[in-house]
Amino acid sequence: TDLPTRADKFSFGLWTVGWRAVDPFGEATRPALDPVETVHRLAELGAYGVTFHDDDLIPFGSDDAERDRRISRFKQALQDTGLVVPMATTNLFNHPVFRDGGLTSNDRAVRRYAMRKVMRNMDLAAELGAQTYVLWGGREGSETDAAKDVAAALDRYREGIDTLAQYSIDQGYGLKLALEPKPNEPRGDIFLPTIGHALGFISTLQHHEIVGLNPEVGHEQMAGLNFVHGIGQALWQGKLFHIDLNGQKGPRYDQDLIFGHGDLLSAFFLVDLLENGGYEGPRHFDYKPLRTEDSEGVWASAAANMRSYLLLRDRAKTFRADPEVQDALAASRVPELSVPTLSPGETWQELRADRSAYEDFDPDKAAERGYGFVRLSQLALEHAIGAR
Ligand code: GLT
Ligand code: MN
Ligand code: MN
Ligand code: MN
Repeated sequence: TDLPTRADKFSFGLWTVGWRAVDPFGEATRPALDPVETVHRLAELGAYGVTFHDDDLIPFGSDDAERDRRISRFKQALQDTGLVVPMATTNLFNHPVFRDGGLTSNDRAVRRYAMRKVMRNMDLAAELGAQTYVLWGGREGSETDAAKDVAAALDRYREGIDTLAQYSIDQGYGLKLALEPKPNEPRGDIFLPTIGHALGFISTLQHHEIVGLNPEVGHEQMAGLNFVHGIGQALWQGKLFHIDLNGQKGPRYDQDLIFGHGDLLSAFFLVDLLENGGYEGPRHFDYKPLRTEDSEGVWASAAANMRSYLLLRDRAKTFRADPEVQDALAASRVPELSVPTLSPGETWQELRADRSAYEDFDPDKAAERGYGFVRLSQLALEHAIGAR
């Protein structure tokens, strides 16, 4: 397997490798990382992009001079390495002011402040050439159903997203907004908990055409859902604007493991889908280096994400190219699902008049034949683990 190159479009959030491993039970195990060093290390490892929250780059509460200084150092690092910023986002979850959320806080002044905080970082995102602006509403939600009028919260969520979309349009930023679903954590329950909820919400927006999704592997799996099916539908609806790749072992706390270190078979089918399903955006890793690791382990983990992806990409290629797989796909009638159920121009009247479809159709006979999915599944597994 080749080493990662810029053409592979791998990107990382500053907050991923920069995670100091503070968790609810323990303090940091690693020193803070300078974003400038991160940019250089990521570039050396073969990444093409870096992403950030406003507060990752400019600590909350910095004055304007400090802000400018941090931004110009970062810009210099980008220039020195050729790394790009394909996406940026806002921290609307860390400061206590957001204890009840940002865009859906019950406190109207907090909602207005949250919108301004997003707008301010959209200015920087556009200046740095980003195409996508992510909104993860980690604090948008509740622990008790007594606390929220859900319809009002969704009204405010819609008002917030529509206003921010209008801002991108009026300012000529060309930024598309990507909502990131998550079922829970840090809130007991988060609004727009899954890809499906978020797609439904987007269809109600005034500027729905520039709003899509940034789904994360682990977030759907926390909800017990099939991430590959979720991504399949997001692509089908033209809404896969960005993606957060990582690993998760079933429904439990958000693990943010290295890509491939959770459900490996699902990761294999995901890479197959991304590579063949028309997704051309960044392959963005949103993971956390294990708390056990030191700084060296952090960079090893960054490299591991990209290597996992590339290995699975190779495996997906051999899977698709294997004549036995093609034979098994045909035997399983997978290509037949792409044939429309009605003939060209056929109406329901003609279908109703077609005796072969019903009166002369023998369901018992049709039920006899198996689909051969076990053979297909085993072939996929063997390709995934390199046994073929
Ligand atoms: C936070 C969250 C991630 C989101 C980031 C974007 S922040 O780390 O857990 O899933 O993608 O706000
Ligand atoms: Mn996560
Ligand atoms: Mn996360
Ligand atoms: Mn994420």
